[in-house]
Amino acid sequence: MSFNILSVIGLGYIGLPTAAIFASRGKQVIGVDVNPQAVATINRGEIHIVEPDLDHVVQTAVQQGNFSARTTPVAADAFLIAVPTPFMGDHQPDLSYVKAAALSIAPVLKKGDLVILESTSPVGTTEQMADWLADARPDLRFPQHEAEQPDIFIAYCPERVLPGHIMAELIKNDRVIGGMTPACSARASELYRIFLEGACVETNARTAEMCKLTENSFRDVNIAFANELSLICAEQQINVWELIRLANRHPRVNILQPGPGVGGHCIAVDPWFIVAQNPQQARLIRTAREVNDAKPHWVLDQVKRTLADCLIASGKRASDITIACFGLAFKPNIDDLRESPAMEVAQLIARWHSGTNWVVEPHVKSLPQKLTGLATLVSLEQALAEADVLVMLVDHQVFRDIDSTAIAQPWRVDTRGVWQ
Ligand code: SAJ
Repeated sequence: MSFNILSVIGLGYIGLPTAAIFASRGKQVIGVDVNPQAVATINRGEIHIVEPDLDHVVQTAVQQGNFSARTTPVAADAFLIAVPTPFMGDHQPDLSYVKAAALSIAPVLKKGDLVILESTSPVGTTEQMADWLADARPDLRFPQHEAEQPDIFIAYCPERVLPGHIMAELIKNDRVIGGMTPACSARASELYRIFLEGACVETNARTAEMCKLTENSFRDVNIAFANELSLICAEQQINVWELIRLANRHPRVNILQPGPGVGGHCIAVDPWFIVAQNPQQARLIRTAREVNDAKPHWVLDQVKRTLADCLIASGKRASDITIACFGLAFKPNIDDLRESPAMEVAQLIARWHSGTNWVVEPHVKSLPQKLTGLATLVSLEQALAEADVLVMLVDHQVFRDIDSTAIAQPWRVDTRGVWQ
């Protein structure tokens, strides 16, 4: 059976690009989102998120009549669910969006449909979703009851695209296809082959769920290793950047880079799903999270020490000192400030420091609300010319391009190794 109409539930950073790419391949795509403003924006051919190359794909798809958005689901041949799965205060996953999405499509499901969960999810979520759907539609046979010939095929197929490169990675990355049964995997692979240039690698749903969590936990643990090294090296008066460069010349060592902490919407969240389900076993994964989450506070301590040295050397009072933070984004060369450790450090400094607080962030036009009244957005030139203490938080290329030998201030905290 071919897929004529596709429906993507959740039009955020993953759902919208996925919907647009299917539409660009000539499929009829109906996007569904609970946010009426996002729906209206998309139906005008515009986008409500920041991602390179996405705008013209959406615009073309809408103009050609292949893609439209709405707030409630209608019948389709395949449904892809790409809604958020945040965690709650106690680091327990919040599956309420997945449940709401599943229940919203249940009334329009028909025999032969495929339902794919793409949201990052704890192990067992796909089976749970299948149970919610089966409860809502007792008239249909689901894969948990009828493996070979179900009425509804269900699979877990996680996204693994890098923000900033989503449009290319969606097409080129290999895709893990976790069907609830082999028949479900085969059907899901058939769907992704519409646009995928990478391989469809088939497995079961639980393994695919764990695979997504494993990928981001692997990165988190490796970044935590680098961050822990930076603490140790500060104690031992060793340049951590040089140390890592040297160690990485070993043919089987590849250490990542320390920073002010770990941000973004995935790496700082997903490991907690493993910890929540396996509190006894996941000791290393939990510790990595704690190491990375503690890093902004360690950076604040470094700034406090540097300011103290500056006060002794200059004879000034703290209230006369200007501290400039370089960068707010959650990683280099992007304008995404959400879940950013640089933002956290800038806030910690601005709340503590009684003098003047400046921020240099060439990728934004104004400071976010969290820093309003606490700090001032200034130009790179002004900060370099007038600030007393410099704090490097994000290694944007524009900062890397500064000739560090020309920087006059000796009072610097460099969390990214830009001024080493
Ligand atoms: N970071 C470091 N040091 C490093 C690398 C990264 O401190 O050496 C920091 C970054 O500055 C940032 C955070 O880690 O604050 C995360 O950045 P990232 O570039 O590692 O990852 P994301 O969050 O942009 O995207 C990740 C990717 N996962 C992996 O590389 C395993 C992406 O492929 C996933 O699709 C995405 O999470 C997701 O949606 O899950």
